[in-house]
Order: sequence, then structure tokens, then C-alpha cells
Amino acid sequence: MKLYFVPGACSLAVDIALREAGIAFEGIKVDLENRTCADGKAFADVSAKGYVPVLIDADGQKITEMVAVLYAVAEKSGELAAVSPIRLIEMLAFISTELHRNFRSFYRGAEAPELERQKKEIANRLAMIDDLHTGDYLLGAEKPGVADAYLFTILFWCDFLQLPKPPRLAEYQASMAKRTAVAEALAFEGLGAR
Ligand SMILES: N[C@@H](CCC(=O)N[C@@H](CS)C(=O)NCC(=O)O)C(=O)O
Repeated sequence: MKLYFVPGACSLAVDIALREAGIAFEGIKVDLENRTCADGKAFADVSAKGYVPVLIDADGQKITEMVAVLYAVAEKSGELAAVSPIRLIEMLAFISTELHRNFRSFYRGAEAPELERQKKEIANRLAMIDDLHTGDYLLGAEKPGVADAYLFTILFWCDFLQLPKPPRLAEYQASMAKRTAVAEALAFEGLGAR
């Protein structure tokens, strides 16, 4: 299995999820500026869409889009036996199409009023997840799954951009950061723990 990733990008969630699931993979770094990959390929040949993550599974199947990639990891890890697939897709879609999308403006040179609008939406959406989050991990699971890896990545971006987080989610993030899989993924991508 291969994962094309950009350090600290949304692909970090897949990196964490694969490690958490104990699924062996080769991580291939993508240089977005030069559109090249560490395996010598042109990024355009790996991803016609021009973004990470790209997961090549054990059968050589290419999977893109966060929801599909993380769902595929959940399927392979056996997580679907422990959580409702519908609830998992619901959570992944919320993080992907609502929260993740809110961060785009910060990387695309948006003006201050637009950034303020996005900050408010991020705060509202994190508060919604905080309300739903009652146990140690999302969806009432006993161990972290793919949605946790995605939420951790979003909280990591909040730190990077100095955005506030609900206190309980900050505690959740701190406890996730202590996990071996998370520490290994951060170290592999050359990112310090926050
Ligand atoms: N719809 C895509 C979005 C993925 C995405 O936003 N990837 C970003 C990193 S977080 C990226 O690779 N951007 C490439 C670029 O900005 O050139 C998905 O869900 O996978």
C-alpha cells in the first residue's frame, strides 16, 4: 500500500489512521510547489485532481477523496465491525465538506473579513463535534478510528493558525498526541508535536 502525502496536510489523517490500524504502507512525499513526488513520478501522473491524499491499496486500486480514503482504511482495519458505517460516513463527510473546507481561505490569501467568517464557522462546527463527543473517541468507539485521525488533523491546523478550540477537544487532542501512531506519523512527516 502507498500513501502520497504532503507533510501536515489532510493526508496526515490517513498517515495516522493507517498506523493506528497497524496497516503497513509506504509514505511518498509530494512536493506541491514543483508538482513532483519522492518516488520520481510527476504528481500529475499520480493525481489528475492535483491534491493529496492518494492511496494506492494492496490491489493497486487508486483511491482519492478523504471520505473514501478513510472509509477504505476503516474497512481494511475492521473498524466497521465496531462503529455504524452510516454514522462513520456522516462524521467523515461533516469533517470533510464542512470543517476541512473552512480552512481553505487561510491558505489562499483571503481577505480579513472572509477569514473572520471562516473562523466563526470553524468555532461553531468544532462546538457541534464537542457536543456529540461524549466518550474518549468519536462515535463512542473504544479506540481511535479514522474519524479521530481526521479530527486530530483539523485540531493540529487550529494550533498552527492559532484558532481557539473547545477545552474538551483540546484535552482530546492532547491525549491523541500521546498515542504512538500519532507521534510516529508526526515524526515521519517532520512535524513537531503541538
Ligand atoms: N476533496 C479533497 C480535498 C483534499 C485537499 O484539500 N488536499 C489539499 C491538502 S489538505 C491539497 O493537496 N491541496 C493541493 C494544493 O493546494 O495544491 C479530499 O477530500 O481529499
